[in-house]
Amino acid sequence: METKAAVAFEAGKPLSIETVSLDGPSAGECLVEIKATGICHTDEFTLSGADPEGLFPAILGHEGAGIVREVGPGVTSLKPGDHVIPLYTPECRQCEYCLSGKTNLCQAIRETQGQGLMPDGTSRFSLNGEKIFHYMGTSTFANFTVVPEIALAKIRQDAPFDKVCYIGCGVTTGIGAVINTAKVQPGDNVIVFGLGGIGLNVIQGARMVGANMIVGVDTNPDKKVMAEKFGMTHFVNPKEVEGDLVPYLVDLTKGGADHSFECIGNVDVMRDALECCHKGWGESTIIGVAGAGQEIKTRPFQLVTGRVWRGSAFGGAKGRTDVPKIVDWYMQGKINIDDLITHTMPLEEINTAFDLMHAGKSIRSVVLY
Ligand code: NAD
Ligand code: DAO
Ligand code: ZN
Repeated sequence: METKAAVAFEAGKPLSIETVSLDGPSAGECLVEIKATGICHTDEFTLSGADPEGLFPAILGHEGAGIVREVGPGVTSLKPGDHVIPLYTPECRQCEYCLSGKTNLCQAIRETQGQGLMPDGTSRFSLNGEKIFHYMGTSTFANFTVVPEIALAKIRQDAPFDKVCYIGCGVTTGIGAVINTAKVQPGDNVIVFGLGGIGLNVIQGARMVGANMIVGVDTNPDKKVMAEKFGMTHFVNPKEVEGDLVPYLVDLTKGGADHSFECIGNVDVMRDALECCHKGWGESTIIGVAGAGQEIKTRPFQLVTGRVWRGSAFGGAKGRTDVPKIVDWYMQGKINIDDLITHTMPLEEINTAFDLMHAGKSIRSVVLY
């Protein structure tokens, strides 16, 4: 079949709207009609060329929601008509990782997904006979895409695609990092670095679990109002702090954060996020993805004296199990997604979403098909 898609032909160039060819689903795969997709900083990261795994030409997008239109041989858990959210972190429920009970990083299709291919080592997308790579196993910047069954979370039929698509990445990553990875406790003091699409969901998660102080740190003062709406109790603009930021934050939290979260992808901020944690027990969770070749550093004594450094991918969530529950939380009014979706547009205007992101003017832009 043919489908409309935004194609990334090369790093640093705008996406190009094309009609591409899409082969039907092979064994264990589903054809999904994407109804809506968010545009995340990670798409920008790959498009910019900073992603060490970035491949071109590719169809980016990993924050979608849609409807299963066709299933390949052997698919048992989904049928045409089911509503789904594609998962860039699949959940096969059979691999060593899935069965460990210690991680959400299913490895069943990791190798081919990282190569921009379906599990059989080929691509379903092409243009004029030339292969186009898949992206993160999802490629939601196409109106129709093919996704492995183990990378699709079945969701309730009454959930609005234009909102719950955001659960495919940002919402789950932020809230999940608080609940699943850091396990923030009621009364904890939390510091969140970066109040974008991820950081605001960390704030929302911290409020849900009953954190005490929720300090937001961002160089863009325009982020303050929205962050307060989501539960931030104190705002710090590093540009306005006299002297070093770390002692300022340690003073503000009377000894340091019980938990901090880095939601930017800046290795210098990652260091501050660790070092503003409470001596003896403070834990810092890295969510931001740093550019190719970058490294983090701190004095080892920071760890010797009890601070803990960890990371979180997709909020530690097991997608097929946890994503439908998060959709329920949204439908029950337990989490706010609507206010975070600041812009919507047709696929033809998807490059505007990247412009808004660069200008710091959007939280989430969503393409409606
Ligand atoms: P975003 O661009 O919406 O937000 C980043 C925020 O950081 C902005 O508000 C910006 O003003 C602020 N900022 C930039 N530099 C700063 C600095 N030096 N100090 C303080 N604030 C600063 O991005 P996002 O969509 O929220 O994504 C954040 C990061 O999370 C990205 O690196 C993205 O790739 C990553 N991410 C990780 C996962 C995961 O599973 N680990 C999932 C999705 C996204
Ligand atoms: O299993 O080795 C692996 C890779 C898992 C990929 C997890 C990606 C999370 C960070 C990227 C941000 C995605 C939006
Ligand atoms: Zn697995």
